[in-house]
Amino acid sequence: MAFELPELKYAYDALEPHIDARTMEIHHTKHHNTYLTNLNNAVAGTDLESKSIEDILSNLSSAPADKQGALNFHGGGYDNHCIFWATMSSEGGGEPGGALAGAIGDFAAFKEKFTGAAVPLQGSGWCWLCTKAGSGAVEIKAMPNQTSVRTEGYVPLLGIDVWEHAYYLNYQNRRPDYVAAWWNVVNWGEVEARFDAAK
Ligand code: MN3
Repeated sequence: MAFELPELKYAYDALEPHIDARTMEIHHTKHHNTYLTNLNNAVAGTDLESKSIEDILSNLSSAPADKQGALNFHGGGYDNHCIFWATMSSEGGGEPGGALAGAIGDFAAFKEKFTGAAVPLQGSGWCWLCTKAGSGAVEIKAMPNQTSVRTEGYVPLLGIDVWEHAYYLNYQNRRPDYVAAWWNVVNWGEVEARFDAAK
């Protein structure tokens, strides 16, 4: 069964003024859709067609050697963006609660450390809050391009896309402003649920 583009649970303009509607629409219907198309092309005709994206990325080294590069990039891109949309909300912002709050500890210090990993990331990539399943602990990881933290044994909880396509229309070169604004749309309830499911 082919992978599909997820519907957003909010309108393209719902995250304004932090993320503008035009950026959201292009990001979802063009960028994400291209990763999806190339992922489906990569798995077509192989036994990967019956596997979940989590399974494929977590076991990338067992995929056919000539598919691994495409799966890492387009499969990672497909999965990363699915998580990105799900962990943002027009009702977002604030601070986490529940077990996640305990794992994160001092929120101001965490926010500063995460921002400090996302803003200077060279070229294109993502910054993630992630966990190792069953550990109950969280880590911050900056990843290049579309490489998923799943390829290193982590479960992604929350990620910010710092490719220029994620912010250039509204913020141009001002990545720090985009990252600062993104905190206002983080859907902590969803991130907490992902952590609870993994711990
Ligand atoms: Mn993107």
